[in-house]
Amino acid sequence: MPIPPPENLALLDAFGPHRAYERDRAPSGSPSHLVKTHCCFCGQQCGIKLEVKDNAVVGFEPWYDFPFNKGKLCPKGIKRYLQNQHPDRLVRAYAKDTSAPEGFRALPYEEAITRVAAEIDRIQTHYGRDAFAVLSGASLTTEKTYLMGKFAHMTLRTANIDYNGRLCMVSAGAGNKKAFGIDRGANPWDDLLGAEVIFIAGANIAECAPITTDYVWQARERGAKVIVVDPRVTPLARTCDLYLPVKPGRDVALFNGILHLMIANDWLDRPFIDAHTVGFDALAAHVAEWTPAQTAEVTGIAEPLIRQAAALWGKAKTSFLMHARGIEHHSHGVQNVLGAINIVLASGRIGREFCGYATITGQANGQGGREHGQKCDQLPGGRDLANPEHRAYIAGVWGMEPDELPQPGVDAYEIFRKVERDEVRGLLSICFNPVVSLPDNNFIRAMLDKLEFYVAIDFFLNETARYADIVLPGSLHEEDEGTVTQVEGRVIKINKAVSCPGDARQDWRIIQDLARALGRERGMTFASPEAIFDELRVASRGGICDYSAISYDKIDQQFGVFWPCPDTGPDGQPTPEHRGTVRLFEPGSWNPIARGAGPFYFPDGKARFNVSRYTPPAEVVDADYPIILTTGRVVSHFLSGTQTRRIGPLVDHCPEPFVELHPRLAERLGIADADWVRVVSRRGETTLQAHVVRTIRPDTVFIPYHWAGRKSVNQLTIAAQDPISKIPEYKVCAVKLEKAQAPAYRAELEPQQ
Ligand SMILES: Nc1nc2c(c(=O)[nH]1)N[C@H]1C(S)=C(S)[C@@H](COP(=O)(O)OP(=O)(O)OC[C@H]3O[C@@H](n4cnc5c(=O)[nH]c(N)nc54)[C@H](O)[C@@H]3O)O[C@H]1N2
Ligand SMILES: Nc1nc2c(c(=O)[nH]1)N[C@H]1C(S)=C(S)[C@@H](COP(=O)(O)OP(=O)(O)OC[C@H]3O[C@@H](n4cnc5c(=O)[nH]c(N)nc54)[C@H](O)[C@@H]3O)O[C@H]1N2
Ligand code: SF4
Ligand SMILES: [Mo]
Repeated sequence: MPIPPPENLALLDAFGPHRAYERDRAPSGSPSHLVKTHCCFCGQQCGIKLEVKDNAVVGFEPWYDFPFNKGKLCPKGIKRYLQNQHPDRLVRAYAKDTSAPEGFRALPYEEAITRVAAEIDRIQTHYGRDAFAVLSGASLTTEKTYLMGKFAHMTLRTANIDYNGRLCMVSAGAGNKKAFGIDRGANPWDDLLGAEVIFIAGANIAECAPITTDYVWQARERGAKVIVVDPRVTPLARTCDLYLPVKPGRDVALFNGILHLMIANDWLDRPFIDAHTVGFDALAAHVAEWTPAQTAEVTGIAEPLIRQAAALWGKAKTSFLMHARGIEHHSHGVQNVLGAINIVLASGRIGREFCGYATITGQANGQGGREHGQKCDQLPGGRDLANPEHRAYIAGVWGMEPDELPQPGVDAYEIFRKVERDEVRGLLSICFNPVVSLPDNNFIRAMLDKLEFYVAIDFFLNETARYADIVLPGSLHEEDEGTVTQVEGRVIKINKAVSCPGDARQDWRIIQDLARALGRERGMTFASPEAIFDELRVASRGGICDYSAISYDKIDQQFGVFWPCPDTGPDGQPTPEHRGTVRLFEPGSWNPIARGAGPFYFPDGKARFNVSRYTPPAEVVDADYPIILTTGRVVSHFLSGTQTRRIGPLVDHCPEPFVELHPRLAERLGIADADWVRVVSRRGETTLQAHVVRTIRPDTVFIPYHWAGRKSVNQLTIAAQDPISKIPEYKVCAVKLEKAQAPAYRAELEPQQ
């Protein structure tokens, strides 16, 4: 039985829909100056110039010189400036007050800080240090993510910190580490331009990485063939050369099937495999069973298409394979990623011009946010919290004993399970909206209710922050500076355009204010983001993610610096002029793990083939729940929607969630386009309007996840997780559909704008 929504859901819905903000209400007039910076949304990190007037961002101009996007922007980048003067912007601290009409009352910032510190102290004293948990985010600058890791591990000494990249990048990260020993996109995007074949698996790049589409189109004009694997005919798939309509959750079978045909036809780079890899024979034995017939049976893709894909991929001279969450958001996401990497390694097409592999990062700092210590098992520089040498190095940088560092903690979802078991009693979240973004979110609501104390730091009162005891007003992207690392591995600089309004503070100041109020300010007295970056450089030195020779000046001069960028060379000599590493794995390249033995980041310098095993999704369809639900994005909204649901033109573009279904399925269920449909899983239900489209498999329906409350698809999704990466299985669960009436709340809650 679906769990009924909790009592206070009505209240939550009553808060929304948000006041979507229109341009004509934004300050106008000619700007006094322009600030070169980057978009606040996705991991492409397009360069943009913000127009500033009277301490307000009033518009934008293209930044043509920035090499990645050369002035191009998608609709979200164009409209992001409308957040700056938004009437919902948090400019005060708030405390929960059930007698107040909106459930909160404002309080002085310092009083809020004191109260938070007192609660942290109380909970840690009563229940132990690990009873206070921290959830952080990968939209934050790298300086802030470093500070969050340090705050948890050194100031609070809690094991329980994790971040929202757990829902995003971790299957790719784990797969990359297993195969290459390093977790970074291997190539600059210019390598797409000369690729003969571009293989795109589980990535709706036209909507989610729009600037990448431009690279793919340029490549296609030069003759590239494009293969797309997706259960939906995405906008890019409509123009591709070969479209493979995979049944959700079965990609690893496809990759194994392709490798089977590569072996059968000797479309392999034997010299590369022999010189630069280990593990091929075991994998070859494993894929022997993945005949075209068996692959077709499991993936739902017709055998001739599988053969065509294998031939195109197998015979290419140059190629680029990219994937995103479509293959990663699975309870076997890491196996899917390993399957993809296996066909790249078998082709030998990596580490050279126009021969590339990448996972498309998601959040603004999806790359940098996973490198410097806010993951539950991680220390700065991509180091491991469980490794004694790594602990000793970081403890040295932080001026503490290695024994004082906690051991690895648990993933973001498990933190909520710990709340259920009374092992976590207090929570601080920054830059994360779990009530919308975590799967099976009725459980998350119940756990937020259960917490003894919860503090949220954000610039909008997001749906999770509505559960908070204290809300602290953090900083918008344009109110702070710092670095982020974009999809190619290029470290770039966000520049400050305006100062924080009212009592709002830059996030890093808030964290340091908390450390001070706790009486634990040691190591938490940085005067600027650059001072944090300078410590991060030292902390990353000698680690895999080595930033030691990167400086703000160098970033400015070079339009970004690709890491690794070490300040010490193979001979131990200083290399302060190091310009960064644009392409990974080039023959003859040096890295601190292989030390000249080979281009990959293992002691022998060789990449690993990993046996990539197919297992079905955690929940498969049956007579009661006969349809596959998959979830994802639309171009005009971003993640949990807190930001884009407040931007009028983006709301106009896509005002409501919908359920996408094929005409054959619609006909069977007696559903017509725009009808209301109740979609029910074992965990929850939602009622949305139907989009009947030919661009989806007939056994699958798709719902975008950017909405909250009763419109949230995460009421339905399953909290199954990959055993290695702990990523949730957002891309597959079982549902049933039935025609329904328009939900009553619709009429009451239509936008009043
Ligand atoms: N407009 C917009 N852009 C964004 C974001 C956003 O919210 N909005 N978010 C950013 C972030 S954080 C991320 S992580 C990225 C996500 O970028 P993407 O991963 O490209 O986006 P999704 O829509 O989550 O999923 C991609 C595709 O996977 C397909 N898919 C579903 N199941 C499967 C499967 O089993 N196999 C295969 N092969 N495909 C499958 C879906 O049909 C969908 O087209 O986008 C970033 N960019
Ligand atoms: N069903 C389903 N669920 C999914 C996915 C899916 O495909 N399907 N995708 C998953 C993925 S890939 C992701 S990345 C997650 C994202 O999930 P979340 O991280 O929960 O989503 P966001 O909307 O980014 O929430 C971030 C919050 O941080 C705030 N914020 C942004 N920048 C800053 C900052 O600089 N400082 C502060 N203080 N706050 C800031 C925003 O206002 C927002 O309230 O969702 C996951 N959930
Ligand atoms: S592609 Fe990404 S970074 Fe570029 S403008 Fe759009 S949301 Fe911003
Ligand atoms: Mo993401």
